[in-house]
Amino acid sequence: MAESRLPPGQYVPRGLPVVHYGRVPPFKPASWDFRVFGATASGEEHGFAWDEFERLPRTSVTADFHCVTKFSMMDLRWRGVTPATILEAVPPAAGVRHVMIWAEYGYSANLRTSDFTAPGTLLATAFGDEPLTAEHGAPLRLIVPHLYAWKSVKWVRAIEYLVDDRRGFWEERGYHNVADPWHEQRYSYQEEPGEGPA
Ligand SMILES: Nc1nc2c(c(=O)[nH]1)N[C@H]1C(S)=C(S)[C@@H](COP(=O)(O)O)O[C@H]1N2
Ligand SMILES: [Mo]
Repeated sequence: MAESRLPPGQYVPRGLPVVHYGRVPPFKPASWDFRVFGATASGEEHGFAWDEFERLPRTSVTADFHCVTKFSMMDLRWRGVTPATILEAVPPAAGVRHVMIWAEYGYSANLRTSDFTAPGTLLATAFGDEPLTAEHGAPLRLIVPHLYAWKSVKWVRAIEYLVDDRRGFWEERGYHNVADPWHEQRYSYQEEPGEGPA
């Protein structure tokens, strides 16, 4: 059964790998904020302090997770805030079609708004029944189960609304702008017209 759920070229390892570029940032609740900026409907940036973010409603998602280095993890359960909650709290301008997710230390990943609002995409604060651990992205990470996992940004600090698409950290370094594992969209040379920024 699990096999039919495995995208092409992927395998399921033992254990739960930890994968990231650079260091694990410390979480300091007093100075932590979550910013929404760029093409907002009001033209203003909006910031959430940690206690404000904690008051947003929670949802659970169970989903598989596919890393471009070819491991997949099945049936991971996350709890967190839906992108719809953020888009409602801070509406984007009419022309917004993409978002950039920003993490600590400048890591970023771009997404189409359709991927950001897809069922399963979640701003997670908990894994299973426990708060996220530092190495898995505490206090806040994005989960985009239907795209390669570099889009599932750990240590999220901001979302930028984009009218025109821009490449994030790995998308600038040769990885596919869309990153659909079912179509093995691993590398930027595979991009078809319209899949990358103009
Ligand atoms: N901020 C940040 N988020 C990141 C990364 C990173 O380097 N920095 N790596 C990505 C990659 S390539 C993968 S496979 C997943 C791994 O998540 P995990 O360590 O929780 O298994 O995190 C993603 N999110
Ligand atoms: Mo990855």
